[in-house]
Parts: sequence; structure tokens; C-alpha cells
Amino acid sequence: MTPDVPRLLDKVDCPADTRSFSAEQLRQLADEVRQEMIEAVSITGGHLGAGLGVVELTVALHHVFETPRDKLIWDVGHQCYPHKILTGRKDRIRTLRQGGGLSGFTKRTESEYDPFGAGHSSTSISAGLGMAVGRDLKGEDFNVVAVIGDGAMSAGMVYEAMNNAGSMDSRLVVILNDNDMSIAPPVGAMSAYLSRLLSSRPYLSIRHFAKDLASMLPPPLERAAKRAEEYARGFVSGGGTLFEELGFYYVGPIDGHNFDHLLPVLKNVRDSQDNKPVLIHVVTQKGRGYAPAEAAADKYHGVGKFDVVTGALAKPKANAPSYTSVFARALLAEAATDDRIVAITAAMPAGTGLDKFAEKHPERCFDVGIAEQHAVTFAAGLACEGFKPFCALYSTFLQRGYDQLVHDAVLQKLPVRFAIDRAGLVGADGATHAGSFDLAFLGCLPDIVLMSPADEAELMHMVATAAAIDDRASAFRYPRGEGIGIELPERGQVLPIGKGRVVREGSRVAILSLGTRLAESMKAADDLAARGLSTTVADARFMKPLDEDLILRLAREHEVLVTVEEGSVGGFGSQVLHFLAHSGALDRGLKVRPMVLPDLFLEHEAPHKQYDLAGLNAPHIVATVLAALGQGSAVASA
Ligand SMILES: Cc1ncc(C[n+]2csc(CCOP(=O)(O)OP(=O)(O)O)c2C)c(N)n1
Repeated sequence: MTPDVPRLLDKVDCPADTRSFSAEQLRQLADEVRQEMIEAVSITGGHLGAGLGVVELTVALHHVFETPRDKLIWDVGHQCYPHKILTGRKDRIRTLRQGGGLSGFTKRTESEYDPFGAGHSSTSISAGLGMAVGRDLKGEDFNVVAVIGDGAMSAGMVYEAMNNAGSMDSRLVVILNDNDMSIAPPVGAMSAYLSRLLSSRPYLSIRHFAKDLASMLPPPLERAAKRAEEYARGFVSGGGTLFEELGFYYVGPIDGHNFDHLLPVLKNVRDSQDNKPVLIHVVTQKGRGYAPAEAAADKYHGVGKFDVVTGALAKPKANAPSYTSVFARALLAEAATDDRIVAITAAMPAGTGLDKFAEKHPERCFDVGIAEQHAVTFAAGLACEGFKPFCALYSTFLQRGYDQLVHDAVLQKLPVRFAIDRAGLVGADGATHAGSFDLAFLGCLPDIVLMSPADEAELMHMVATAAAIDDRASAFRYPRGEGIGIELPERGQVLPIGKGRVVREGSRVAILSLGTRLAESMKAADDLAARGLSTTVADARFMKPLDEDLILRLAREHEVLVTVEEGSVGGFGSQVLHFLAHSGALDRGLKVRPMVLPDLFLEHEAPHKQYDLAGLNAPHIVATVLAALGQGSAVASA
């Protein structure tokens, strides 16, 4: 686009500015939004493919519906960049995912156009139904539209919501954005069903839009007859869709890049007064309009900075392998000699490193879709049959499988191994994706073995240890990003259960670290030593069982004991304090200072700044020790 052609986008400050646009103008606006989005993401990094795929849909929705009065809910929220550009945030779009800038997801506190925040998938139909029913209870009149991807349709929550919606007399519009991709290719019977549905039905024709569509959404009195007829048709031809069986009107498929298709269907649905849920099946292409992203939808799902002209992705300088890749390497090393090892991912094969495992052992690796609850209980079932399941999930997504973890795995002492990636702070992905809580919600469970490595070699040992624990569930949690560059063994060693290690001997101050804050603890010890405070540093390795002997020794031999972890209150430090209180060590005047993540949802920010904000770097540890000794003031660390 030449700079002297005025952009329509410059005149669009909010969706209302598009309401009088012609289809031709909407097409131009879509091109401009697409260009704007590509340029912004090339600078900020972020989710690219999903947003590019919904540019036309986003423009059409805001043109047809009266947002923000009509509520528009984006499932996961990772495809919302075009939506942000159109809803008063285009001036800040180049701050996406940067500290103090726009969130990479929808967020209620960010805009009145974001009626529901997201980050985790498959919540939109439930939230939309709640809003629709709330609207009806209040006697108000607005539309609720939920846009959900085919990948997100693999989660059970979607079916709970549709099951409920189909039996309620509430008007709700669900748009199924079918691009035949999750992050990786979609999996499962539902995905196969959608493909069959598409191949068995031509796109709705213009004739349909003009005439037949109106009659698909009958006034209430005709509804019973109409539905009987639909059921009969479905029965005779076998053509009734699953959605219709669940009580939705099914409209589609339609081409989600074609305004001539989108506009009449959306207007029709908007103007219908029928109190029933409608599902519009929209077909889109992930990465649409940007050749590199069209060609590699998985690679361009989420990106760092890139060159707009060539599509070349800037490779961050890697000093050391990522924890994810070390986990994959360690698991492969274990699986080489033990064919009972199996691995489970919930739609994150590359994110968890299990793509490597799947290449080597396709028959032993299971991608179950975005279905963390199922992943956990499926793993428990595999354990019942004598397998050694490694269930690899991000900490934040494991939250969804908590009851399954407690009730199906841990309580039954089934040896499911939980490989918990992205534990702790996650940088640009922000609060929705932070893995802050797993230590707290796992540490309270009886019988679980809970570990956290201080570096990537330790992670290898913990994978080997988990493989060897056959009488109960175990978990090891490790952070996003790269390790410290330590030499890696060919294969991990099995660690003594519940035993930590002292990595530096001192006499006055003790720092007991769990996880990768050990490096900062060592730096703090150097600083303290330079101030004449001889400092012991220990790596707990295990949060459960606690190394009681080690803790008692540290308590006995030091004046101050600081615990450090990258987790919320209620985790390791709380367990140590609880133990020490009962042991009587506190009565003897020991000064204990647990250092944890702050008690707030930390926003997106560069990782190194997040540690500063969280107060978990070496200077914070030093300050905490000095304050405990009455030699300085504590910095905020909790
Ligand atoms: C509960 C949960 N598990 C995993 C993820 C990670 N994740 C983000 S987007 C995505 C794929 C979504 O696919 P789809 O719904 O088809 O949307 P698309 O990106 O194709 O537009 C996944 C697995 C998540 N956000 N939430």
C-alpha cells in the first residue's frame, strides 16, 4: 500500500465507524487490518496465524453486531489482535505483550469490547451462555456471540456448555472458526467429524442466504414443526449435524474470508428473534494473507520477532538448551531401555518437547487434544495397565486437570508422572499462563512425590527418578526458557527420594532453594560472604517428601533460614515453615524468611524484569537476609 493513499483504518477508532461501510470498504479495511497486524507482530512477537485467519470475520462481526452492547467473546483470545486494532487499541498495538502494553489476550480490564478475558481455551460457550441467560433474567436485549476454534472444540467443557445451551431457551450465537488446525494439526474424532461435515456439504449458496436461511430460523410458533421436519430430514438422509442433535441451529459451512457470505448470514442471525442457540460453521485458513504463515501454520502460530518481507523468524541467541528440550532428551533416554514408558500431551506436542518423543516412538506418544482433564485420567488408566505414563502439561493448564490428578491418580497411588513445564513466570504470555500455583496445589496432597530441578542436569535426574517411582504418583516442575548451560549426562541418575543437597557450606545464614532460583541463591551467598556473612546454600530438590533432616540441620546451625522458590505462597516455604513450627525450631529463635512470588497476578513483562518485580533475584535475597539480621530494610519479596 502506498503511503499517500489514505487508509480507511485511520478513520476507524471504534467499530461504530465501520457500520456504514460497503462490502467493498470492508474488504479494504480487512486488508489494512491484516497489514497492520503483520507489522505489529513482526516487532512484538506473539500469536500470528490465528489472528490472520479471522481478519474478515472480525471486521464482519464488528460491522454487523453492535459491539460493545452486543457481547463478542473470543475463545482462547489469542486471535484477538485484529479485534484490538478495531476496538480503539490500534495506537497501542505495537505494545502487545510488552511490559505495560496491551495483553496478548482479551482482558476485561483492558477494554469494554472484551466482555470476557481468556488465555485458556474452550471457555467461550459457557461464558456466552451465562451472559445470555443473565441478559434474559434482566429482561435486556443484546446479542452474545462466542467465536471458538476447531482445536478448542476438543475440550470437554465445550460439550458441557452445548449440552446445557441446547436445552435452554436463550439466544446465543456460536461461531465455529474451523481452520483445521490447533497449534499442531487437530486430533480426534471431532476433528474428523468436522472434516466429514465440510466435505459432505457445499458452501451455502447465495440463494440460501437470500431465502432459505431466513426460514432456518423460524419464529417460535413454527419452531416445533420446523424441528420435527429437520429431525425427519436428518433421519432420512443421515444428514443432521451433531450440533442440531444438541439443540442448535446449524448454519454453514460458509467461507470466512468472503464478505458476500459472511454479511448476510451474520445479519440474518442478528435479526432472528428465535430464542435458540445457533452455530455458524465458518471455514477459514490459519495464517491467511501472509504467505510464510499460510505455508507453515504450526510454526507461525506463535512467533518471536520476524522479517516481514522474508518471513524469517529471529532466532533468540540460545546459550543453553531449553528445559523443554532437556526433558524430551531425558525421556527418550529412559524410553530407550524401558518400553513401558508412554507420553501424553494435550495439544502441545512441540511446546512440551514430546514431538521428539513422537518421532521416535509414535505408538507410545498420545496427543489427546486440548483435554487436560482427560489427559490425566487417561494416563491413570495407562498406569493401571502397568505402563509408565509421563503426562506432560504446562503448569497453568494442569490447573484444569486438578480433580483428575487428585482423585484419579494420586489418591489411588497410580504412578502417573507429571512433567510440569512452564512452572513459574512466563514473560510475555502474562498472568493467564503463569505457572505460579502448582507447588501450592500439589504440595498439600498426601503420597505424591514432588520435585523441582535447580538446573537442566538435575532435570535429567528427576526424569530418571520419576521413571523409577512405581508405587505412587510423582511430579517434577521446571520453568520456561533455557537452562544454565551445565554439562548433561547421557542419562539421568535416580535420586534418593526426599533428599536435598548442600551446595555451599557456611555458618550463619542458610538459603534453601527449590528449583532454578538456586543460581540466584549462590550469587546472593557470594554477596553475603563479601559482607562477612558466611552462608550455606542448599538445593531441596524435593518438596515432597521434605528433607526433614536437612531442614533441621540448617535450622540448628544457622541464625537465619531463607527459603526461595518460584511459586506462590502456600508452596515450599509454607511447608518448611509448617514443619519447623511443629519441630520447635522456631521457639529457639530461628529467623525464617520464605521468599515466594508476590500475591498478585503478575502481568506480561520481559522475563528478567518479572524476576525483579517478583523480588526473587540475588539482591532481594541479600536484602531479605540483612533485614532478618536487622542490618537493612527488606525489599518486597512476598
Ligand atoms: C486449556 C488450554 N490448553 C492448551 C492451550 C494452548 N493453546 C493455545 S491456542 C491452542 C490451539 C487452539 O486451536 P483452535 O481453537 O483451533 O484455534 P486456532 O489457533 O486454530 O485459531 C492451544 C492448544 C490453551 N490455551 N488452553
